[in-house]
Amino acid sequence: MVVVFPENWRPFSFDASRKQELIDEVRNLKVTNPEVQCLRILVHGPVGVGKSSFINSIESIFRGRMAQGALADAMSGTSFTKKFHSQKFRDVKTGKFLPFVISDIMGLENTATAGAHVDDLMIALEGHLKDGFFFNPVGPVQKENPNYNSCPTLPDKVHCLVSILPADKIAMMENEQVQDVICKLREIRQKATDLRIPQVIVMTMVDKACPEVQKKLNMIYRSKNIKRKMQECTNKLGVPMNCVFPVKNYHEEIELQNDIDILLLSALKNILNFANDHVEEKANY
Ligand SMILES: Nc1nc2c(ncn2[C@@H]2O[C@H](COP(=O)(O)OP(=O)(O)O)[C@@H](O)[C@H]2O)c(=O)[nH]1
Ligand SMILES: [Mg+2]
Repeated sequence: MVVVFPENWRPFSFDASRKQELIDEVRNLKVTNPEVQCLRILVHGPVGVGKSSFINSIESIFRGRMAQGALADAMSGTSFTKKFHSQKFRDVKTGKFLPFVISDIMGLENTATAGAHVDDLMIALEGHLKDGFFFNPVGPVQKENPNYNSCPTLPDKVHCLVSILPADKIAMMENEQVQDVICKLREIRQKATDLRIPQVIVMTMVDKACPEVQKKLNMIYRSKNIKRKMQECTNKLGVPMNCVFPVKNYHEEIELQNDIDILLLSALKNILNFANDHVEEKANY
């Protein structure tokens, strides 16, 4: 059975020079609304799908070496701690922070707290959570918490919502428990749509979903498996195909690799452009 297309179905280049071009595009990004200094990206999704690894992988690319800021932080709390944290990214070339942060609400994916997930995410989307906000694991968000921002302005709000889904398990996401997760993801997506926040899907674990891609990552846009998995993602969440970005996160490697970086950077560049479009649109109101 032929498992690959003869050509890329999505035009894409893995040329050696591409990584530098993409890094420069991200590095030179100018937020077009002067009110906003830093674009805010919120990642969410079921447990174990690669959210922390995605953030760590981006950090690694800009540090020029493996890094695990998001993971280290995620493990530092007690088991029921849910803390809001925005990861900054230092650019090894300039020594400065890049003009974006990525947040991941730690611990929210636990089934015990799943009920709180949707409300907490909605509040995060609207920019009510300052860094270091601790959730009460059982009750509603405490508005008297010093890290609760009761009057968020555009710079505090989320500018792009990223749903992370795993390529290898997306087809299995039919059983009841997972169906529940998908319903929640859809509910959050609807809220983001109401707020006109752009949304993308980052599809991780592509190496586990296709043996050809596991052998050579640059086969990604020739793989029939991967295309099918991406279509399943769009069907599940209703995000269009051109907003689905397949990536492989760093998980076992100890050195950076061009092909891994190019896919991640391409996803990041698009996410940042959508976020920038959003803050620009808000400036015109
Ligand atoms: N093969 C593979 N494993 C991955 C990938 N992304 C993450 N992982 C692994 O999947 C597990 C869960 O990842 P993690 O980032 O902790 O997921 P989170 O719970 O969503 O934050 C870890 O063991 C990672 O090393 C990927 O793209 N491919
Ligand atoms: Mg995590």
